[in-house]
Amino acid sequence: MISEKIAKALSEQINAEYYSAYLYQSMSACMERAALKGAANWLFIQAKEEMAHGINIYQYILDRGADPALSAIKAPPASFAGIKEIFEATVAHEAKVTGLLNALASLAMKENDHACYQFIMWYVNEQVEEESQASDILSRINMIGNDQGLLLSLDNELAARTYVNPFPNNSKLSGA
Ligand code: OFO
Repeated sequence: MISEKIAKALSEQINAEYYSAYLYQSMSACMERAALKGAANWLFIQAKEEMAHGINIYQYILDRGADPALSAIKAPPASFAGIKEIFEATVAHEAKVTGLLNALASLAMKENDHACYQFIMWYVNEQVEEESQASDILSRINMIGNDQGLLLSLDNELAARTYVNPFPNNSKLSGA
């Protein structure tokens, strides 16, 4: 059984993960409209991963004998100025989520819940990769500037991303 404090904090993290999914879906739609199908693909897969992150926490709360408290998900921005602004916002958003997860890990340690700490550390480590991938893409965009040819070649690379279920052992996510 997890403490009430931890159950509440984990439920808040579900909300943050689902909001991330909303945010990336909105960004993906914006890239579809701009005919940058590769960027749209990359962001949509990111959204799917964020949904999986949230569902995995949902399952964890249940596995630990508590109830996930699902709350309203804030609407994401409906439009973005362009690919540069989207990846700037992505880098900033991922840094914010890393802060939330670090706070959760600290809470788990404070509550002496080592199992929860281990659980959250998967997410903390995942953030290192997520921040780095988004920063790399942003650096490429900044180098490309106004060169449409180079932008299309980046877009082709982003089109190659495929979805991999991050939690193959979670029965709620198998086949997802
Ligand atoms: Fe859930 O991984 Fe990024 O935010």
